[in-house]
Amino acid sequence: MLRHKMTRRLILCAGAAGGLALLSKPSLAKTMIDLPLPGGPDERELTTTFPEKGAMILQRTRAPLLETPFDVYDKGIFTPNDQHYVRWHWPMFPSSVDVEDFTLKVRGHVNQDVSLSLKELMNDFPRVQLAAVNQCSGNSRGFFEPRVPGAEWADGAMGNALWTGVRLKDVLDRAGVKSGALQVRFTGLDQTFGEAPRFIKSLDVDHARDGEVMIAYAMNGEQLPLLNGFPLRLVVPGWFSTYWLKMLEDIEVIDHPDTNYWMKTAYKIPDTPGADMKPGETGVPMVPITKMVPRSFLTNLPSGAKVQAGAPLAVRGIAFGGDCGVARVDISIDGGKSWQEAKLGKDEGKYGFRQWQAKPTLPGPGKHAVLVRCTNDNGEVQPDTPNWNPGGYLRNVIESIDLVVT
Ligand SMILES: Nc1nc2c(c(=O)[nH]1)N[C@H]1C(S)=C(S)[C@@H](COP(=O)(O)O)O[C@H]1N2
Ligand SMILES: [Mo]
Repeated sequence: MLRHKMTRRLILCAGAAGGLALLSKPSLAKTMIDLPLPGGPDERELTTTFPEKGAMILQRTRAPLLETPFDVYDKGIFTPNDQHYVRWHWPMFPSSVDVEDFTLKVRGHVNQDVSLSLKELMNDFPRVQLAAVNQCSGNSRGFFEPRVPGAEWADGAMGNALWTGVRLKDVLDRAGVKSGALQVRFTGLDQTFGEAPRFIKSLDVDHARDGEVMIAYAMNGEQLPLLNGFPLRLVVPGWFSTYWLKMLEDIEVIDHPDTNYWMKTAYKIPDTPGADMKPGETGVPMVPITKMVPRSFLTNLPSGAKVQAGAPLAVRGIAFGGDCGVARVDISIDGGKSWQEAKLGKDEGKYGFRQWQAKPTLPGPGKHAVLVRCTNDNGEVQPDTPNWNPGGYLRNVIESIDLVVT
């Protein structure tokens, strides 16, 4: 159940520059986990020391990059808040937010500036709810070959939640967007040092007013964990998480294109099918990353698992359509020559995870691969071969799990 009254945060030691280093408490014994990245296993620490977070794969302490352990996705289609991944660009974000003082500002190319307390935001606007996958643009970057710099995520920089909040459109209407408005620009409570550009993102005004983009104050019926953007975050269904601005504090309507670093320079992908190019290729036109594409994963067996010959094998997993629903999931046990349709679980909304299951009988003893492929409602299908680009963005391929039949 959603608690209407938000609690004031007082998490460990607050403070400016150094404070966030202390968000992570020292642990006594370290548990390690191997990520199956190309070039051999890559060892990471499994940490339980971050506030409001359970066991997470530690990619970086400061600013935090915490990956969801993959077995979590087998437990259900809603990722528990305490194991939803975490990604911050800069370490300077508050370690507590006073919910009585906090206000969300709407300003710029509007009829009147608006400042909303959390109470006003929660009580004065219609409440909306939506299941949606929050996926980092660089999810699965660690699988790129040749490897590229950036957070070396395996597949755990994604999570599905039931988001509760208000429509961005309704909040913009309160301020009254003036004609000539082009974009809406979002800034959070996180700060930077000196010249380092604050993390700021924008959406085109029509997208911002589509009635789906949401200012969320709850996730799976609970207030947002601080590390996932307490007290407010943007939810941009179907688009990569780089636009899902956390600790949202300032909304500025602008009448010109946003040329800040995070819009103009960062988060660019090749303007090619599947955002694919060859390593070293030059002259490839680049465009901002936007919508997600279909993906699917087998979750109940790890690669290398031993299974019995001659018996139907229960396999299951999750899929998502990207910026639309899952039309179908198919599996193949003959390297992609033939495909069998998997059974889909309950539809909790087109932007969320969908469970799938199948019962193939694997041929005789030896190593066999199970391939899983998602087709979305727009007819987009996952590719046979993985894409590559220097930013390590939008990784996609038909996933393949090796099983050993005995
Ligand atoms: N304020 C703020 N919002 C942000 C970011 C950030 O650094 N600061 N990072 C973005 C990126 S790149 C990602 S992948 C998601 C991660 O969301 P999560 O930590 O809730 O999983 O937050 C997005 N929103
Ligand atoms: Mo990201």
